[in-house]
Amino acid sequence: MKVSPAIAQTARIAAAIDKLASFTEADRPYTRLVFSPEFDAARNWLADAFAAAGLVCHIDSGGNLIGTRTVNLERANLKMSDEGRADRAKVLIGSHIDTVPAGGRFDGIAGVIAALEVVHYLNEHQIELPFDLEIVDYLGEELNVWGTSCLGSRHMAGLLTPEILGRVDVDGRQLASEITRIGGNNLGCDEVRSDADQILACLELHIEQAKLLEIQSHDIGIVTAIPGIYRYGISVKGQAGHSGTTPMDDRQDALVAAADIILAINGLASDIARDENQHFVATIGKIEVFPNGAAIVPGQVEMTLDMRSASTHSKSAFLAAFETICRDSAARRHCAVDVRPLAAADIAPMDSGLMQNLSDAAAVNGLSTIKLASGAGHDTAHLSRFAPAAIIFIPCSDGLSHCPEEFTSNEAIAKGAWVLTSCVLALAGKPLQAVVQR
Ligand code: HGY
Ligand code: MN
Ligand code: MN
Repeated sequence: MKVSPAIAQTARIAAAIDKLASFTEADRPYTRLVFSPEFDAARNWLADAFAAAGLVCHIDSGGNLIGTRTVNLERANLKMSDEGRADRAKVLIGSHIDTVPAGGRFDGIAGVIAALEVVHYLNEHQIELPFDLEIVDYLGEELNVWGTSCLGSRHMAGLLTPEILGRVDVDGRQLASEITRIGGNNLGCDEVRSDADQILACLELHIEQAKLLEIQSHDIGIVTAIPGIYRYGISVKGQAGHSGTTPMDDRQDALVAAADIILAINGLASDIARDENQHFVATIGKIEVFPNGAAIVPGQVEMTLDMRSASTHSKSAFLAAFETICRDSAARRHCAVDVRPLAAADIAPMDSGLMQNLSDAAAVNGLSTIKLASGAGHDTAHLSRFAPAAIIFIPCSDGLSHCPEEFTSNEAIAKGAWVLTSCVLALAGKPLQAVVQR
């Protein structure tokens, strides 16, 4: 029985989503941390899927998995340049397949699967493009034990410093060695991709990870900007002591000092978000207590601050007040508080021309859109440092993400893939056209 292309497409998407979801720590679905055995297995599967779609696969120096649909110079009527390298442009479409611990099945993954759907459409319709199309799984988009997210896209943008690459985790694994182990070589980690001037566009599809599209029943979000993301390590050092014998007025309790800081940060961020009436958040989501014994006054706390801001003004206001918060808590609790920057990514406005392309591509496929700012960080923020870049959102159920309940439909992914496909065809100079496969 012949099925409609749309049903065949959503079935193919569903199969890919389910297969990738199977690469998880068994007792903590869905967990596929970068460089883990689950990640390696998923990468191998993805490389096979890329190859099956006719893509030529390689791992670049930053550990990104790239499947290239190379332009056919003759059929595209292009010439070889003098140095024997086809002087042709490139378009990148990608996202990430690594997850947070106990994360979801769609964060990043939907974007890689949608990118592959673009290739399937081009193959099924024997369409030649006048540029190389690179389908990318960007390495390590999620925050990792080395304290830096977006490893692969930062590498492409020349933002992975030797200091970051030299970091070692608690098990002694050095980041540079892990990148080498999976096929990278870290060369050019602090230089922008050498062919950046040939990149026409970097595109990404991602679940919204918030509720707007679902509440307002829009198919596609056209992202205007990705917020600045700033992460700091906070060390609080007091004095461990016997919980039974240390008087309450003679303690240097690092956890109480940390609690002061956590509550004050929450109040400050809430005030800034309300007063500035724009996206501003600050979170302490990771904390370790030492020695962490029920009968011991905590002597030390290590925690990580994740701050996101849609404006430099809000960021500066927060950091000034944050310094005072730490100093006051240290004095009140007789502890030492040290703060060190871990990672920074400034606000990334999206390319207005590509935003328009994507809006037109959604409209021609009969899909409704809304422009919105992203609350989450994405690889596209770093790609925008060296090439025109844009990202579209698809709805996700109840805005849930970074948890197993994360959900979007195969149909929503297919619709997003139609938008990417129509946009790529427009970039290739073809008339704006629907690729709807109802
Ligand atoms: O943290 C983020 O915003 C993204 O999910 N890595
Ligand atoms: Mn993501
Ligand atoms: Mn994420």
